[in-house]
Amino acid sequence: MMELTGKCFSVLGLARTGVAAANYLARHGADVVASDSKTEDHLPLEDLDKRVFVRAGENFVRAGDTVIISPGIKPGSPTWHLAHDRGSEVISDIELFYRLCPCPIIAITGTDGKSTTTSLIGKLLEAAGKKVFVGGNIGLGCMNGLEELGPEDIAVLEVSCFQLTHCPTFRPATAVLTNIAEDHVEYHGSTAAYIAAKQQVYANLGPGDVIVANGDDPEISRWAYPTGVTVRRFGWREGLDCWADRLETHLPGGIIQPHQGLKLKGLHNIENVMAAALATAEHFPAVLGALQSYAGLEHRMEYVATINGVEYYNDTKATNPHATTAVVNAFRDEPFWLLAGGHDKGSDFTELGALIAARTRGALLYGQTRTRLASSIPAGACVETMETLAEAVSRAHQLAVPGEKVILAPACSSFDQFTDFEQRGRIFKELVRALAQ
Ligand code: UMA
Repeated sequence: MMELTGKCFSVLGLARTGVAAANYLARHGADVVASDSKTEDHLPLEDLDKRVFVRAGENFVRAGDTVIISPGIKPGSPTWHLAHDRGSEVISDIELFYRLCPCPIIAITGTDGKSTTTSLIGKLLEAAGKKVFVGGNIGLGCMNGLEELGPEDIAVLEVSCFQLTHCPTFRPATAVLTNIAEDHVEYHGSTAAYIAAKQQVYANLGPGDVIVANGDDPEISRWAYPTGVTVRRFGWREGLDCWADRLETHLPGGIIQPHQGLKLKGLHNIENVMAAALATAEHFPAVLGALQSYAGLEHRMEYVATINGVEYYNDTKATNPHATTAVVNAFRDEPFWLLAGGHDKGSDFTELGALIAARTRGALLYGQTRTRLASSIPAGACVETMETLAEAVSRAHQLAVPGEKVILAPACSSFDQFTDFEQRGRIFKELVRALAQ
């Protein structure tokens, strides 16, 4: 394990990642300077350990330091160059966590389903009597959980492509690959760079380690894994280690699970269930009850309220067209209005546009992408554009009739009008609840 006393670190970014990392390092005797381009009054300085030396209003790296870089700092940006030019090495908090962690790590990555799968794996392991830390891209800086862990425990980390970009030696005991679709091209510069970042989750695996992979995903199916790694595949075909058809899921150990027995709704969630089941296969049958009772996370297919006979759902976590496609497919047999739009990260909406025309009652589009999204939907479909989410909610309230649903699944990031997807979800829920008054 890495020794920290007297070691020098420069932490870049003082949001969730940077604060948790800087505090941990300072508590363990390291010499830490942490900086952020934001000015002092916009930083959570009260949450920082007093031993951390802070530079606000500019990014700073001490020459020769190990740099802990926040995932929000884009490759090729001036701050990224500063880190690579001045640091002795540049690593993410996930890499730092790995170097210090006393217990096995299960790492979950992919384009969609990461958070549900991560959270479900955590619940399953708890049901099997394990002490578990669940963190990472799911919203909790991983360094917050490290001190609590001992050799018998398990760390379950959602890891993003942003974090994996700086994970040179990261070796989880189990790597879970949910699926791959186009996303974050704006950040990485190309789909190839995005895929290369995702592949880093298994690059250092070896004998004794496990990969749980989506056996139907065309991109993942092309990947070659390190020699000696155990690969378990899930999907919609008999013969895979865990497989499902429209009626039931065939879990490890020959147990058959009717889908109706699961609280998680939607076919894409069956894939998350299969991934979680394979990642925890050693703990069957102890985990089965938890698999059935798990009801999902806030912001993913979250039921909000029924107003005048219309059900409202919040899936603000659908931040790309692929995730929204999964939501549209999950509700495909039911009449619903889709609320979508937001920050333009250059995604291609062509396939989603055709699906919206075929499967929804109509689309109410808001935010920066509204015009581009609208033009991807074939003529004849009911499409309206407006500036804000609030206007879209109010228009949905006018249009939807009893028995229909209204679903927020934006297919875009939130940054044009909100601080993040979570704030967008919370505001959506407030707007919906206000309709009842
Ligand atoms: N900053 C600088 N200089 C720069 C650029 C940014 O100082 O040049 C500063 C910003 O002012 C800010 C900080 O760096 O204070 C940026 O921090 P961050 O964006 O990395 O935010 P965190 O709160 O640390 O959140 C990160 C993840 N954010 C991103 O990947 C953008 C969170 O994932 C994650 O939950 C959290 O760490 C804990 O691990 C969010 C996300 O959107 C939810 N992830 C993407 C996704 O899921 O699609 C990958």
